[in-house]
Amino acid sequence: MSTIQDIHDATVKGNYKEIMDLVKKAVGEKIPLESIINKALSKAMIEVGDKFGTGELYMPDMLLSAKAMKEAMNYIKPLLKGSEYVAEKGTIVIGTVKGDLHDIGKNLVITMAECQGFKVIDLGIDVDYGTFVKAIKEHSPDIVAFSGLLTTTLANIPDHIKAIEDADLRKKVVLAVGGAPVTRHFADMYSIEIYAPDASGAAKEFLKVVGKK
Ligand code: B12
Repeated sequence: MSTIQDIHDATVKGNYKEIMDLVKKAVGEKIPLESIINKALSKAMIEVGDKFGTGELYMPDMLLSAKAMKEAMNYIKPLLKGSEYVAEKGTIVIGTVKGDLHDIGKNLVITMAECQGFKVIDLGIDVDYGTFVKAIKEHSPDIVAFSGLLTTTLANIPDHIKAIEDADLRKKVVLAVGGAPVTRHFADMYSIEIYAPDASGAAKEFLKVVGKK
């Protein structure tokens, strides 16, 4: 079996103790970092999400897989710095919307965006309206991204946008939204430019904004 497959399987199984050695092995075998991320780690997380959806895996399994991916990325990220793959492409401010504590998906989006060369300012979870506004003023991002997993708190999106409009910042940024219950239709309702159903899709859309793809 290939090392890529081993990393994939270890991620699906949430084997966070084994993952570091496997990633080191892959790097030693000169497997491109991009392949480790896309063909092993991200692919595995998509599979984990699907298995969770069908009831084959439970929440603790998913948390272990996320931990495994995080461990692997902790090793990979410093190696990515300065490589061709990550010439700085733009800045993204991202946060989970007010009232929502979910961050696994947001963190995956961050990882994928960073791997594509974006500087990402992570505002964390349960982010207040004013915190987004303050971060836009401070960091002048190209993109402001909202993550939301709860239908109840996604209802706060219009208020997030209004706060940005009231600060006269709406025209200065491209907005993005995502999270399990979010759809393209939802994004369109609030004239949010970017929607993607997953982290790789998000990174692809972010690249389009800065004209790199
Ligand atoms: C893990 C989990 C939790 C964990 C969160 C841990 C953490 N650190 O995030 C804990 C246990 C804390 C939790 C709490 C709660 N949860 Co919860 N949780 C989940 C669960 C099982 C998985 C979510 C997840 O991580 N998915 C995996 C990631 C990889 O997927 P994702 O988040 O969708 O992200 C991907 C895409 O959506 C996209 N994406 C994400 N963000 C963004 C942003 C942008 C800009 C873009 C472009 C794309 C993008 O890319 C990501 C990667 O591919 C879901 C079930 C589900 N099917 O979603 C319920 C779920 C979201 N939770 C739910 C509920 C109800 C709750 C609680 C209210 C439970 C309670 N009664 O206390 C609390 C809410 C607390 C709060 N105020 O937020 C409901 C929400 C129902 C709804 N539609 O509103 C769900 C759907 C479960 C269910 N079927 O009832 N939860």
